[in-house]
Amino acid sequence: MLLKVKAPWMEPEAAVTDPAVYASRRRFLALGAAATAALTLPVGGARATAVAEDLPMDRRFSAMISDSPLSTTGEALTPYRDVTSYNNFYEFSTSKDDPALMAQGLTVDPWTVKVDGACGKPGVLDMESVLQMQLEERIYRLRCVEGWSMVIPWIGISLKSILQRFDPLASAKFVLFETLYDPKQMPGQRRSVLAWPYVEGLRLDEAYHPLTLMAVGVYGGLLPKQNGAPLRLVVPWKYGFKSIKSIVRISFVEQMPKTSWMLAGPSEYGFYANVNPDVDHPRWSQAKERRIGEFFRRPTLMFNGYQDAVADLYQGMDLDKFY
Ligand SMILES: Nc1nc2c(c(=O)[nH]1)N[C@H]1C(S)=C(S)[C@@H](COP(=O)(O)O)O[C@H]1N2
Ligand SMILES: [Mo]
Repeated sequence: MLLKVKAPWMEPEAAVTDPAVYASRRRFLALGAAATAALTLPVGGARATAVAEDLPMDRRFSAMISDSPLSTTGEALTPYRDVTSYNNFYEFSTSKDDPALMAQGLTVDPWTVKVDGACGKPGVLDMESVLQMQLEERIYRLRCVEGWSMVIPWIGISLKSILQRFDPLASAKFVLFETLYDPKQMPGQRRSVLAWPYVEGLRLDEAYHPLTLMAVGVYGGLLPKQNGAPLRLVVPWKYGFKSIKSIVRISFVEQMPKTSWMLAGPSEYGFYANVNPDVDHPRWSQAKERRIGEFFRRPTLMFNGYQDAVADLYQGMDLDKFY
């Protein structure tokens, strides 16, 4: 079923209504939506969407979100607190706990995403139309190249369904993504830690893979700014740095783009960056990882455990080689 979801920060009254009054109005709307959904969903089709209990009502989606068979199940979710307070977001800081505070100054509404390059219908992706698509909850493992991991219930939409709106040409072989560049709002950009803006990319068939998600939320609510609001990529079989945050540009290109991390460390970060326990980073092993919240390290899985779904994409590539 198609659900209309409206982000609270897009509603003008959010700015003028007293926050407490606004929150209670949202709560009322949320109950209404849940009741309607309960009446119309097929038996067995509904699953309680993970919602962080400490998430304010005005940050929650007000409707049920469809469940996806692509979700990882049977693994404990990383607590909302950890997902939103242990972050990598170098536009703000290179420390893990700074982004949760520093990113709060970022304006995410209005937000414009420019789509250009080798496509028949270049233009602008407007956030409201994304939020009105049939969003799904996807529970994915996230594995950072630094050796830690989380299990995160994202909310989003397949990247493919977004890209297709812009009619990619046959000549488009890769997709490039860019994060906002605005040193006034993103103080980390005043230092040349990376080549700003943060740029990432995917081969088009990777971008079209059903696991590849454009996320607008986590834990039943809108994306917190430190997690890349209002729109961030999630590519669960690749190291976390491919999952670029706060995207303002998507470009269809013919050549493999040079990403910020490739420019920063050509011998350390490749374009593909598929999770692979057998290929070590030059400065540390990738064989194991620490799941945030756990004490003992656990073995890292090939393609972060998504091997059955994605191995076909890399047929003919020597996976023992660093890419
Ligand atoms: N624009 C931007 N995107 C980014 C990063 C960043 O510094 N800037 N860090 C990446 C890295 S290294 C990781 S591990 C993930 C972390 O996502 P999370 O903070 O939502 O867990 O975001 C990725 N996306
Ligand atoms: Mo990372």
